[in-house]
Amino acid sequence: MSLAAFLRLPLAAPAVLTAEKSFRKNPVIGSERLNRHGLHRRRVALAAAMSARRRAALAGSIDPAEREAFDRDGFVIRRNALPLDLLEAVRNEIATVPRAAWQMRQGQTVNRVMPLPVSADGSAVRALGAWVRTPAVSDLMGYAAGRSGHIVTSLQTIAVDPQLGEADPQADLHADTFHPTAKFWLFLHDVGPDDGPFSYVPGSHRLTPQRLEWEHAQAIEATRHGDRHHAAGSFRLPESELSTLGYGAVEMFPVEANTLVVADTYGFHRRTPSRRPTIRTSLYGILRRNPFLPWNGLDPLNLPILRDRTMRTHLAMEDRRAKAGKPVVYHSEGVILAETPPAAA
Ligand SMILES: O=C(O)CCC(=O)C(=O)O
Ligand SMILES: [Fe+2]
Repeated sequence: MSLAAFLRLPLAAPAVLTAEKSFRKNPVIGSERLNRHGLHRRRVALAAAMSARRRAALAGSIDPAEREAFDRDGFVIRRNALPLDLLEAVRNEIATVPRAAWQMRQGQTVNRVMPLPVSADGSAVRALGAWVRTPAVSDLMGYAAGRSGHIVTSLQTIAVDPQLGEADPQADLHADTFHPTAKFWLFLHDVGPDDGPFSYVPGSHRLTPQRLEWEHAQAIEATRHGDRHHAAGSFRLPESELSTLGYGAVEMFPVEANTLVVADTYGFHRRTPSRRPTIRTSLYGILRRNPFLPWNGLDPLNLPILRDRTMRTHLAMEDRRAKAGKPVVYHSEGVILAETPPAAA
């Protein structure tokens, strides 16, 4: 596809120049013919180039050692991330104070989210929102995402019971989408090797010629792919193909409590499968923006009246959809403790 042809496409299909990732949902993005002509390849390459420019503009505000680690690996691991008194207060609070929770079940895994309080209520959990907005967290997330902006933040509990269902789709090695994007986990308790830790393929955030060819080949087949997450634009990579893409092995990250993990989830990652029931609680954040706009920041969702409400508003919309009998991702679970086991919830 010529550059001119590519640049004309958004007139017919505006989604081409957005973060829309689903081959299945969007007939232009999923078009086999256009993808054979290089539509996906162009989107991936342009998003990567624009992300690199935005990262360069942010580089000066990132701790040099963390920047070096990120550039090399695609993730940063920061120990002792929260002040200890805040960590203790948050741990006590989540163990004793029930909160409104929403859940999604994926096979044997329950993914529970609890939005942070909207107004200053003196809680420790509320203070986490302010911590996420400190430059040491928000700038690093912006750098990892390739574009700074609003970080959708909540408490997250991952509760796995291998007896309760099919395999966890997040335990398959995957990239979340076609462009740089960031997630963070601030783990509130130790996560041992058998507790379902996060895993990542170091260096797989970089767009190499092999990766671009692989992306191109996947895009052509995507709508026919048997895995619905793959068809939805979150490409799965069999572990046996890591070496053909020039990558090393997947690395697992058991962590101590109070460790912050920030990753570009364009790189290949997964949740390590649990062989016994496990529960993992973290503060969790997502930063994903349109990769085709040249500027950092200037995110309307970061306005003070909106920023604490994004997760809540999203979940309220889910509740309305559920009430109307429409499909939802997250179901309301009422008011419960963060670490309630899935069977009891
Ligand atoms: O929870 C994890 O360790 C990783 C899950 C995942 O793939 C994601 O949140 O994108
Ligand atoms: Fe993921």
